[in-house]
Amino acid sequence: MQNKVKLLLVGPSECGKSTLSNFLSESGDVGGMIYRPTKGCRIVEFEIPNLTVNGMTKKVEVELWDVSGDMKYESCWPGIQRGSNGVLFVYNPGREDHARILDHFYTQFVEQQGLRETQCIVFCHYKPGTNGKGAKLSSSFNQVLTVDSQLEEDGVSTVRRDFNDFVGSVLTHMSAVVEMQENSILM
Ligand SMILES: Nc1nc2c(ncn2[C@@H]2O[C@H](COP(=O)(O)OP(=O)(O)OP(=O)(O)O)[C@@H](O)[C@H]2O)c(=O)[nH]1
Ligand SMILES: [Mg+2]
Repeated sequence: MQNKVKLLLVGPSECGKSTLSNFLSESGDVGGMIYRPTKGCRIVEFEIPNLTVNGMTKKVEVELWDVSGDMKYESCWPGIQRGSNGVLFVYNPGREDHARILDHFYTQFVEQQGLRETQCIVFCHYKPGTNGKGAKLSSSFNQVLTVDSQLEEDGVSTVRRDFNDFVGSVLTHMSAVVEMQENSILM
């Protein structure tokens, strides 16, 4: 089984993607930062030291591509998404307009690349002060796992666990694809 994944982190501007990637890679504080929009894309690399996948525990190398939510970088997306194994969507549940924006990302990053729903996850990210469940996601996301993410208080451990579980299911999918390809060569 492979031990390296390339994942994309996409969603509207200012919804918290860079904050989440800093948290997951343990590179920087989460709270109280001034907003610095990501320019184009930022690649964050880190390891999950002990991930158990299909009964086997191993070290996994993660390449997390933290993509700007600004559509002015759309022309860079084809290059960014090449060879990706999964997509993490992030949105702010307090923003009605975010459902429509996520649909655009879904079309570009999932449908056009031929990824499966199991290679996707949605983080409904509650920044401090976020109220309500404003955005109801479209039916494109019906089969996609959606989890709440809260980096303050007691949500922290859940976010890391959900992320690690997601990486595990992406790796499982990848090894199933490799197995299918090997079988078809043998036939
Ligand atoms: N305290 C706290 N601040 C957060 C959290 N999530 C986001 N923020 C703040 O919200 C602002 C925007 O967050 P970013 O992570 O930069 O947003 P982004 O999605 O990367 O935005 P773009 O790069 O422009 O697409 C920053 O000032 C963050 O510090 C959180 O969980 N806790
Ligand atoms: Mg950012």
